Amino acid sequence: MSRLALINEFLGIPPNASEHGYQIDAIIEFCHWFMGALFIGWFVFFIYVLFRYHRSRHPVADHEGVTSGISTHLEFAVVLIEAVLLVGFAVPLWAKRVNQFPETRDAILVHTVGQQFNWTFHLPGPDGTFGRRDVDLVSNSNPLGLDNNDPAAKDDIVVPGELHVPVNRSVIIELSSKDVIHNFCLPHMRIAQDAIPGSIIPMWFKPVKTGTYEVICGQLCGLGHYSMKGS
Ligand SMILES: [Cu+2]
Repeated sequence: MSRLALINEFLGIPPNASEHGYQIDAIIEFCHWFMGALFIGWFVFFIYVLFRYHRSRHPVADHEGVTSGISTHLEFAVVLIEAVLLVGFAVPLWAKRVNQFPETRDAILVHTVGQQFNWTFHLPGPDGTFGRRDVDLVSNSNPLGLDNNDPAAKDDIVVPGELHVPVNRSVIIELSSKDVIHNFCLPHMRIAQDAIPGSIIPMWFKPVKTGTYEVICGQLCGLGHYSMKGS
């Protein structure tokens, strides 16, 4: 087991199954080491202060306080490391995810729609063209309002709760919602994105390991939120 996998296990993060996931894991790992160092550092300092400034050694309070600038320097160093983490690592990684999409012709395109309380996936079928959808056609048996009179819709696949994609090929999801704000979250693929009614938001991932992985809703969206799961 690699070091990252070991740390994931320890933190309760499911194993990574996507191409970019190790980068996310590396940042999470670094943050935890950094927080661990801060925790131990402050704890040692706290214990030191308890003894160093004990009442028996300082019966009279000193109203001057600390005069050396060491604590200011220490705090500045912590702020600096956090700024480097955010600006140097987290923001560029995020920017890469949202700006550098794979070529559409090499990728699988899936329309994903959230609703209380499940996900529906719409795939274009062998013709590669999505059939027309119309809000007026939405019913219990036609959750996305697919227009069956449209020739492009004939071979379309609309499935609730279950998405099948090939391994080692990029998947582009175009995400939307029918009612409230949901969050399309694939923990094993290290991606999550809010699904906002009225917007179509693209996201992408590339699975590199075969298996059955959980799809969850990452946004508290109502009473049945807990059951808004798929695979
Ligand atoms: Cu939801």
